[in-house]
Amino acid sequence: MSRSLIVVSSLLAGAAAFSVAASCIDFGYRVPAVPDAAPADAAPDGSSACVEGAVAPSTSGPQINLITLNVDKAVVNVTPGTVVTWNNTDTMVHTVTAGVPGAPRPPAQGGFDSGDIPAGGKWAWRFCNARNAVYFCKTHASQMSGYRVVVAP
Ligand SMILES: [Cu+2]
Repeated sequence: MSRSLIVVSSLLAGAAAFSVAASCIDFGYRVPAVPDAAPADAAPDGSSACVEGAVAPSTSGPQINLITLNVDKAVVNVTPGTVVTWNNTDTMVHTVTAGVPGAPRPPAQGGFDSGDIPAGGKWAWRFCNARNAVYFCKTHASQMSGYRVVVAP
């Protein structure tokens, strides 16, 4: 009786070990060669009148086009207060999500996430805090990552 229990529990332990190992398989996410560099993304500090966050799309600030599995400007340099607008000119849904695949940057750490931007849709964000804001697309994480908005005075 106790021997068969040991056999069963050994089998269960083996299955558990296998499933843990399977969950650690590297699916090949491309880690950008230039990750968040100093100064790191920072939470809004409330020290200026600029309010960082999602705003109505603008035609006056920098425009970044979401194209087939890419963006047309991988790095955009802006000054604090600038509204950056992403235009999805593609036929696929894309997102503009702060951080890197597998590690999106949360809002409390200066992160942002457009959610799904449909084909023909637009999304805009006002950048206030100086930083190197790395972002990726959640729906095409293995192809679309390592893009940056560099915010500096
Ligand atoms: Cu995408």
